[in-house]
Amino acid sequence: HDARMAWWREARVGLFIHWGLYSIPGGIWKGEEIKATYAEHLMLRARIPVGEYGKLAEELTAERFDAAEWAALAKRAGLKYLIFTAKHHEGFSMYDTALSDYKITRRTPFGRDPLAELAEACREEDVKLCVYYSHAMDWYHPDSQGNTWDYPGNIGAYDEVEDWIGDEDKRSRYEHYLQSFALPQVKEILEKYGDIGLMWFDCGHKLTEEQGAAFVRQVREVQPDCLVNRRVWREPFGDYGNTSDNQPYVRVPREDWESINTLNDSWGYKVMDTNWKTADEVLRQMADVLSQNGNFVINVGPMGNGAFDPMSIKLLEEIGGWMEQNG
Ligand code: FUL
Repeated sequence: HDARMAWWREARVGLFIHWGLYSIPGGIWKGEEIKATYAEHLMLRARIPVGEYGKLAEELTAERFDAAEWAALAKRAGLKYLIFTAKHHEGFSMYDTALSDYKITRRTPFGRDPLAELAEACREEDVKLCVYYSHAMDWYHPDSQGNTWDYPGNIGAYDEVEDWIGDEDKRSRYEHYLQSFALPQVKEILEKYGDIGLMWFDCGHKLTEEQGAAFVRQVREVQPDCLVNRRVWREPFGDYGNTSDNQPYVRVPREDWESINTLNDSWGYKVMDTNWKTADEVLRQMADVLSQNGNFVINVGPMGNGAFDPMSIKLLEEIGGWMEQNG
């Protein structure tokens, strides 16, 4: 465990990047702002059918996407690892998967594989490539969790309490999603893109312990040095602990832990979210976390066109400037 943790303990700070189909509408659906803090939850909050939501892919031209620029910006900001959303809850694969056609390389005019390009760019900049993968929830897959408007028999999202384990239909279909899709995608990512620093899983709390353990095993089997975060299941799973979202002043009582923070309120790009922190605020939060042995991760949500919004760039550069001066 200590050997595996070494790079991460040394890295201390990272960059989270939330980029997916949700980045195109940026929290606005049919002319109205969705009533949700997180723009990447658009599909769930507006209960958009998969057929309709999937059409967003046709708008993903991403003419300003430049992996080298993303990695260079992480570097300039002093951030040592970069976590990219290979598949968020919306279920759209932002990499060239062999397991589904619902993917960036097939459904979008952009047609390229950002994960492959990022792997290369991160190597160049000596930034550690890490992957966010929504294993528990997938609002596109008919047997997963969260989408109960297209698939009324599915397990609900987040904390909707229900006994899905006692429901044989839900249980077996969910198990099928995990075994035939989520676990193979994890395997594929780890086999295809070189060394991955960590697999950042999310919202695993509704899984059974055995299902959570299966993801840890799958990672270990392909890349024994790759870290797994706690959200793969519950405490005390994973190589390190996670805070809740945007909780910079809450400490996790574990030796290794990580605090994740957006620069505004949403993780995915959100047009109406102008609640930006100042660089000074972010740096204070960072200092607070680092001084208690936590790692600090800053999030940006690039726009649908692939560029970071100007405010995120400005903040990252201010943060990087301070880090350079103060070590
Ligand atoms: C949460 C997710 O539901 C959010 O969309 C975001 O990815 C955040 C980092 O984790 O739980």
